[in-house]
Amino acid sequence: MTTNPVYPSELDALLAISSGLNAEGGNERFKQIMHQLLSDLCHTIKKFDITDEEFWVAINYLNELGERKEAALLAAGLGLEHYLDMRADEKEAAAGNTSGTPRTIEGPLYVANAPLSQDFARMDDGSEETEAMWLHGKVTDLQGNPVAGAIVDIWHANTHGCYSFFDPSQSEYNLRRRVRTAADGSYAVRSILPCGYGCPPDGPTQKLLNGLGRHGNRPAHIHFFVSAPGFKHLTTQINLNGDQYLWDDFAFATREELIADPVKITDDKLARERDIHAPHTEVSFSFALVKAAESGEEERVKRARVME
Ligand code: MBD
Ligand code: FE
Repeated sequence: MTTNPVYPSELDALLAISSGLNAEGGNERFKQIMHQLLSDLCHTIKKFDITDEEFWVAINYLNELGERKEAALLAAGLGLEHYLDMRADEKEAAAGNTSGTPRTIEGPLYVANAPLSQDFARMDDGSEETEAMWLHGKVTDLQGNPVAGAIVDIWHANTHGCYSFFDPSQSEYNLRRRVRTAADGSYAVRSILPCGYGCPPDGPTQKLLNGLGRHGNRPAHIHFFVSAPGFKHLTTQINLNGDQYLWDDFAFATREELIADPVKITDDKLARERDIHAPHTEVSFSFALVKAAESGEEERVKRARVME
């Protein structure tokens, strides 16, 4: 490559030309971002005197990540998805809006268009004989007024920490439901008590975490999208208190305000009313939604999702 005198060094010329800075077409913002990323990468290669062998291990790792479809899992594990939350929180705080149920990451395991029902749903297919969970609460506005007709989209893992669709041994939409809230803003589901998640032990995400001396576990949790016309979409999760990983989540999603205390129900009458007929665990959690200022805020962030 010939060096161009307008660039202070051969590397500067390489980075500028490879990022298309002097090319006609393409997207200006994309060029600037690629230029920064390539520059940071080259400086890292130089700083650590990265060997050719190390470089090709890293390139091959990208292929492994894609082959196993774990890029979004790694983004969660490296704290990058949580960093997006930190930035969204910071922007809201700067605008003076800090109220409502806090957000936390969506994670990589959502499947769109789960069965929708009114007021109540049973989420599990009955295939796992394990402790039932009665999960219920209300959707309100910031003044505590009920939000009727809100959609509470819920997904969680089974007792092995696995999610339907990604775990082909489970039935379609097992442990995934959408419930439309009642006139008093309430929702209720019957499901099974989930266990915490662990990254696939033979996958590229866990391989990288091993190199960092980190584990790939999440505490038992339940995911929610909560939406209603006129309100900001909420992406959040709750953690079940008492889990060993509660404050050691590899994906950094735990928040003080999002911890629910599971309550053991041994009252036969209550169990019968719920058609459970056995001791079970009750989890209550309510959501306070913030009014939307712009219509775009009512929708979840655009992202490639299964079945969407
Ligand atoms: C999960 O269940 C999850 O919620 C996240 C964020 C990452 C991996 C598995
Ligand atoms: Fe999850």
